[in-house]
Amino acid sequence: MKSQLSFISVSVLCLLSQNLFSADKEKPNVIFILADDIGYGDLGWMGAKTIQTPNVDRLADEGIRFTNCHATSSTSTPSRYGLLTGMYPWRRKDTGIANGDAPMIIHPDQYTIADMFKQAGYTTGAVGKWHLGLGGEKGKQNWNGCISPALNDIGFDDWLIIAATADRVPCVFVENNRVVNADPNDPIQVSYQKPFPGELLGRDHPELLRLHPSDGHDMAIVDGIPRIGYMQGGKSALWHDEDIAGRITNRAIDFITKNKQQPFFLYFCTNDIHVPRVPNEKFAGKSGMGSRGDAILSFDYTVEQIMHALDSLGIADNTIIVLTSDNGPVLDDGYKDNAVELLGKHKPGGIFRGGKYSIFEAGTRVPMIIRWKNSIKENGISGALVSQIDLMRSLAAMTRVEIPKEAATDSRNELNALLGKTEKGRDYLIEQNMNNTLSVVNANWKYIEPGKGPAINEGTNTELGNSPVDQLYDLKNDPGEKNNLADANHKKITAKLQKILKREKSDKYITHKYGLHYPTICHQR
Ligand code: NG6
Ligand code: CA
Repeated sequence: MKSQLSFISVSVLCLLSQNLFSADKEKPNVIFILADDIGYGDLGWMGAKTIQTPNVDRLADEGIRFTNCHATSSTSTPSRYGLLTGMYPWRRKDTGIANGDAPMIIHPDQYTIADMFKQAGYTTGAVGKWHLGLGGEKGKQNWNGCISPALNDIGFDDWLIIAATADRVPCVFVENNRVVNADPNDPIQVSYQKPFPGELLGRDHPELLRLHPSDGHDMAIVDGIPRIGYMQGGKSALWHDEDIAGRITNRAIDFITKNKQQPFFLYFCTNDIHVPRVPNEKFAGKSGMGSRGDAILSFDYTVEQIMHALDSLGIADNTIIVLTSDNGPVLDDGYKDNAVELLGKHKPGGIFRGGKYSIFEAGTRVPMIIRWKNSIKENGISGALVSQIDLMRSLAAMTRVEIPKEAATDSRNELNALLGKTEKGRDYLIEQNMNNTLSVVNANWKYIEPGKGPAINEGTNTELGNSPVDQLYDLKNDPGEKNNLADANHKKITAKLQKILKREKSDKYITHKYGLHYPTICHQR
């Protein structure tokens, strides 16, 4: 009897462990490491010679490098909207660069990639730069109490974020609906309309600044740095810019550690290398390329710390890491930080034209590495045409979650391409610049629609790619988009791509009501 029992328990155990094993394979942890403004040519593995990124390169060596991956847009808010919802941001009018008092742009009704992971049984977290608004109404966030709706309403269980960008107020961390270290005796006030009585501004007090603006960025002074927007109070909650990278990396590691025994999804967005670039003293002056280069070193160190945490917890190999950037590179983005003067031979956009804000390739063609040691080959290079917008349906296919039909309508299941099983990616994708000029890219060609915006973004000295006429580029033979062939003998190709764009633009934005609903719980601290 006894031996029979132990036989049964052994078989039950075997069955259980088989189940666990297959569940593991289908439910690896997933971490997105989303850099800010890191260009196609900024990382060692993409050809940068004057800057060293050994930890990112290690990730690339252990996974697949994608050479034809695209963000939907060449600025942050729309790009992140696309990534998290699987829908093109230009289908809506309110997805442009958000200020720190913007309402939440992804509606609680919308189904997000975090909802998808929750449905698959994952614990979900978001850490770092958010830039997709908070609260229900512009300028009405309760910075001194419970901020709602917020990330918990769109699928994130646990989060600590910078509301917008580090160059926009409020310069505080928000953690699970509340400002960290808020002091009721020193209430936080935020405005994008007018300064608060007695507030000293960057534009009037250069003597108080440790970093000076080159364009805009002349309002509230926080930590000796002038920002966009006005702010008063909250002294105990203000961040110190040198500490941002460490703070959010530690929070990401805490989330990973806490959830090491169950599948988790972590959306981890670095502040590096967005302006103001004020890297920690560990990196200050170390790149020889000024603070932009130092911020790349800081980003690389963040990757090292995350990998170290995963390795020491023994979960690195069953964790999918997707490392990418929200949009292309920019040098002078509004502060005098010598990014232009100290660039040397470095080419942030690699062989591509334009940069952040642009419809040319450097605006939206971004580095992407996927590492999943258990399941994908090492040292792979893939030229498959993929968009960040595809992560949603591809990972849903992996976790076997059925996404509501009306959600993520622009996302395609490209799992085989993302896991390196095929070089065949999308047939085409759409890109967007800061002026909402759109382009269509397929395996060989790129068509840019005529646009009314300026040719150059004066402040950053970036070619935006706007032109009153059609543009067609042969990306295979002319990746630098130098020769416009729209007028040459390529009328048919131009017409074909125009037709695709017209059809895509006629698809209306669908308001769907498929978000999962979670009650806001404002924990007292
Ligand atoms: C621009 C800011 C720039 C940056 C950008 C958003 C000025 C002159 N420029 O308006 O500094 O904050 O917005 O960047 O204010 S993004 O990567 O978050 O999209
Ligand atoms: Ca960005």
